[in-house]
Amino acid sequence: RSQQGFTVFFTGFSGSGKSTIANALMVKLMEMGGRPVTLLDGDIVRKNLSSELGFSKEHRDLNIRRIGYVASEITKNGGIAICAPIAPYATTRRAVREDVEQFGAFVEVHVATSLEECERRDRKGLYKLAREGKIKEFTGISDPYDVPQNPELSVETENVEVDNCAHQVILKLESMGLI
Ligand code: GGZ
Repeated sequence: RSQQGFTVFFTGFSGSGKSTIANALMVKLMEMGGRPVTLLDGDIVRKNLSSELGFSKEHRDLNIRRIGYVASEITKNGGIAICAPIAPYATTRRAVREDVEQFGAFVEVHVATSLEECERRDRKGLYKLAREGKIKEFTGISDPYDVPQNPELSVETENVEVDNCAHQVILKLESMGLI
């Protein structure tokens, strides 16, 4: 049973810390050895798998369904998939959960760093551009984000270090009997 594949699916605002936590988690899981770990990070997927897509609801949904398909294949083959897109729509997250759960566990992790904090950090300057109207349909500013209602875990990077967040995911995976 411990050889079952699974998917860890991070969701949260741009700049919430999804990628950094996902990377820290990947390192921890790789150090444990055993199953191969595949990271499907938001911007890497957008560059390699979804390069023709924009940020309309239709395009975001297509992007997330592609990520979900790859994650479900990895899960089916006994691997570990770590996904880190914004994934703003609850119905789309639900659809991906159903895809993955045919083959293994789906662990949804809400990176619940507040919009205020993400905008205050503005690591890439995108929130400023969104406020100025230079980027349209920006999640949290001019586009919706459905807050997860029943994630397996919720973490945040305002008061908690990234490594601690990744450790909380590890503890959750242990409590679920996945590692
Ligand atoms: C949200 C956008 C947008 C708009 C460009 N809205 O901080 P980043 O830069 O690296 O993360 C964001 C990334 C979001 O891509 P995802 O594939 O994760 O989104 S979704 O799950 O909704 O498909 C941000 C950048 O792309 N970006 N324009 N309008 N984020």
